[in-house]
Amino acid sequence: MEDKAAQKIILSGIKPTGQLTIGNLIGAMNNFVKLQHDYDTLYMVADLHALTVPQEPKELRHKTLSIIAQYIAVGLDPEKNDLFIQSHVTGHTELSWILGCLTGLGDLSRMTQFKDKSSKPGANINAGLFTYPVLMASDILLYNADYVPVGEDQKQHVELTRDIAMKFNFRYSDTFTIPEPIIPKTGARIMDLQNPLSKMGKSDSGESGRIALIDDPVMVSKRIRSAVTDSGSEIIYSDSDEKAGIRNLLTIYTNLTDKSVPEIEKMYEGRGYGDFKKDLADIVVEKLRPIKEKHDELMNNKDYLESVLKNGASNAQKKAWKVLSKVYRKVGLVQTGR
Ligand code: ATP
Ligand code: LTN
Repeated sequence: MEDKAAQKIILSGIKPTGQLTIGNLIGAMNNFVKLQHDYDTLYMVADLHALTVPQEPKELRHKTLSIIAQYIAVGLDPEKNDLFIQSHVTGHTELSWILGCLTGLGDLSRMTQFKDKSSKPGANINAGLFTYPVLMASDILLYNADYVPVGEDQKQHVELTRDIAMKFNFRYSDTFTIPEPIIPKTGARIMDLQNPLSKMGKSDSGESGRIALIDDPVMVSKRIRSAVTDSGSEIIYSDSDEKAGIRNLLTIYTNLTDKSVPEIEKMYEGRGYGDFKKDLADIVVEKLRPIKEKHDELMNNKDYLESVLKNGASNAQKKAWKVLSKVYRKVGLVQTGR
């Protein structure tokens, strides 16, 4: 393997706002796993980002550890990746302050995620929800990441990160790498099973619209079999809104198997939605079974998880401090060495 120092840097994160879904797996985590072999990879749980919506403290702690366990369960090797919790590394929030002073209110108001989340009935529109993308920019720029594997919904935040980095570099001289998103060609936006025109979200979708990686297999099967489809019967991939349900199921199918969409269409020619959904339910159940087993085993070994987290945070902290001290110097903060 190439020398780590010469490798390009990858950073991504997931916030512990609920149980990880097959949307998170297909849109982001599958790429995390693929990229771990050839890059210097940092994957964190964005616990500070989760605080932008009210969280029950005990549950937040549990979900945060559970995501680390699921990172390992889907195949991220703690020896190859820095797996850590965002709040364990000082620098994320500090850099966020500095970058916030370079970010326009107008830019933040244009962010689709903010508009979506703040327009929900009864939404808690706090300052953190608004400045969320600045903290995300800090997560990325703090490590001078070259690439950021994310689902389609996060593309706009990575674009804002690029703008902020360019602004900083222009004002204070070259400091930050300009990061690029890595977005899967298919499966970058898995849709809600009950409402296939909106994204499957771990906190936004209702229970029957999403599938969690650690859901009970009977429940998983039931949810796939009762996914909303149209009144037709042909299993074909079409861009029309009417076919959104079947298109989403085909996308899930192709991403969890080695079969292309045309191959799947051919396999189900002349067969109905029932057969197709039953097979897909089995595929999803079998894909998730080992993930849930490994997750449950790891959650019973908290000492091991803590050792992974200590190691991950310690590696990440060293990298973060190098960049942060450079930033402090460049913007004119007095340094006496700490
Ligand atoms: P929430 O519902 O609380 O906003 P979320 O499920 O959207 O959460 P995030 O923590 O925001 O999850 O996302 C983690 C990663 O998974 C991001 O890269 C995001 O783009 C990706 N992702 C989330 N949902 C989907 C989806 N339905 N399809 C594809 N990728 C997704
Ligand atoms: N904002 C992301 C989660 C996230 C993230 C990051 C993703 C927080 N920090 C850094 C990539 C890089 C989300 O809502 N999915």
